[in-house]
Amino acid sequence: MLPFAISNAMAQEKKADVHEPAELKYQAGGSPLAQEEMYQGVNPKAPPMTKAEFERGKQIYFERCAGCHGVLRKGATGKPLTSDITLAKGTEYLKVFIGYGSPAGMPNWGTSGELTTAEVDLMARYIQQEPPTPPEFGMKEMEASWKVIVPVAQRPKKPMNKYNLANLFSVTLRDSGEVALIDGDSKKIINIVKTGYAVHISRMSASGRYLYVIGRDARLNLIDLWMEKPDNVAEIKVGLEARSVETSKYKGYEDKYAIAGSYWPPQFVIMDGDTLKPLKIASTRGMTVDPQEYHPEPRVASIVASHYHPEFIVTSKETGKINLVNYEDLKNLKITSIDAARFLHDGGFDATGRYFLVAANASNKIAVVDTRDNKLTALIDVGKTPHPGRGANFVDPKFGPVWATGHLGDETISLIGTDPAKNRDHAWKVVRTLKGQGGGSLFIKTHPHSKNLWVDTALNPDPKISQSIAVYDINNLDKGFQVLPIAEWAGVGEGAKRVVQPEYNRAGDEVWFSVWSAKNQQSALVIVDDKTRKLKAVIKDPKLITPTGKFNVYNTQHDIY
Ligand code: DHE
Repeated sequence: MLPFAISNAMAQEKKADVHEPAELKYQAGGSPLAQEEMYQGVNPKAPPMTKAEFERGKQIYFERCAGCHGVLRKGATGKPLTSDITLAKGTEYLKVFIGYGSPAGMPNWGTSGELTTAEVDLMARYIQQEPPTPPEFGMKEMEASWKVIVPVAQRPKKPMNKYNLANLFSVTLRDSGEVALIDGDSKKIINIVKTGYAVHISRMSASGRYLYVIGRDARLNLIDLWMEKPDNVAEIKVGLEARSVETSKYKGYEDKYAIAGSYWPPQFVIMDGDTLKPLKIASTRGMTVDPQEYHPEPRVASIVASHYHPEFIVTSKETGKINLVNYEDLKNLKITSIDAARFLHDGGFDATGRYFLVAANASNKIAVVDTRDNKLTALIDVGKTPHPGRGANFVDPKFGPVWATGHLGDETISLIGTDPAKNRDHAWKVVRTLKGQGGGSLFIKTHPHSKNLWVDTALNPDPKISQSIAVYDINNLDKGFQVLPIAEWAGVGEGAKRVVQPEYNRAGDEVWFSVWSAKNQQSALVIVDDKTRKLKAVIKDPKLITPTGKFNVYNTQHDIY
């Protein structure tokens, strides 16, 4: 349907270039902004472009380039491409750069066959034009998009189904814009619920009743798990492009508020938890932590809910700021702004729920915030391009409690000490570095009841590595890892079969993996017995289209990872 459907998964299956770092393809994912109307400014110094050429250039830019270079081309993890810079380089230079890529990390769009010679020429001319600006999205637009499908008064007063809701999984069906709700006990699909386009993550309300799902197109869906057949009860569009959603978890505010963060416009919105009525919008535009310069589009990355204060912890990618947003008084909004490091992405709490650890991915650092004392605790150097998901908490036999992250850019796994009270010497230091299967790791997971640490390598260019999982014995980390051929166990046909995002069930005795292939191929979920590391079940269904993230209700509700 939409050109944005040329998803990461599909793109990854086209002519894989083994020399291309995994993280580039990952960040060069398409943006729904490609569909937005934007004004074509005319700069007399730029090479001429027809309206049709400009539209095509804009579409390619938002599908391939905006993720790294930014919507307004001010630069993010990729270099700035504002017209003062690109006009000075000229068309011929830019054509070589786009066609062949650069050792600094620019993909070789031409020689890899992803763009034709004519498209390379078009893009060289397009990036010399003034960058078009997508529209803003304020209260008026949010209210116009807001729908309460089932009013609160008409919703169940108690659970109307017999499912063990604590063990329900919400599974992202990335390219079909849906989530599959799967009963973790019977492994049966309960419902396939329509959500936003290229749906991204699911989060739970504090009580475990409401499930929130955000799409890349910034559509937020609210699903009531108490219904006989859990389904949408409200929805809203919070912007034009988004990735994150969270709910209030502080005592007295359970299920009261939801928050969603947008990539465009760069802002977050606080809503009523049970209706999604938008209440308060705040912008993230402002100064970077270093150098202190204005940034016009700091995308909202991960958001978590504090257990110590009525606050949301909102990370701002391009400014490198972590904002503690107090939701006690929305009219007099108090925000504590903490300077961390640039290009904040994903992260999670330590085992106590007091410290939030988040990757500043392009700075190769993990930032630690003390959510009780509202201060930056540490900035820790780790491997290349950390990507923890929410990370993994366990007790290292030698160093005490640790939180771990894998990396997109190298094969290491960094274990960081998290216990300043009893293990002070090890706190906020990398106490151990494990060697994994390779780079391209996206997610790492364990569970308080488990002795296993699971590390995926979903974006590694070698299919043997991307289609399997490494598992470590937490009590014997020096022994190295065992490799399990998860994709082979799935028994699906041709495809990328990337093994992505381990997620535990409620009891902590099963680990679920997605085996992720393109939209027109078969994918599956593979469930492994945690104790024996043997195959327990495979869920295959034509409706399971491009499954990626999986969110167990209880573990998501209680920040267990
Ligand atoms: Fe994600 C979390 C952004 C591509 C699967 N992803 C996140 C978060 C952000 C983010 C900011 C943290 C949200 C939070 O905690 O509040 N992701 C981005 C991107 O900008 C990026 C790089 C490119 C894009 O175009 O979107 C991107 N992400 C992907 C994928 O290609 C993945 C692998 C497959 C998919 O479904 O799209 C993917 N991202 C995930 C998952 C999580 C996530 C499964 C949640 C992990 C968790 O355990 O909480």
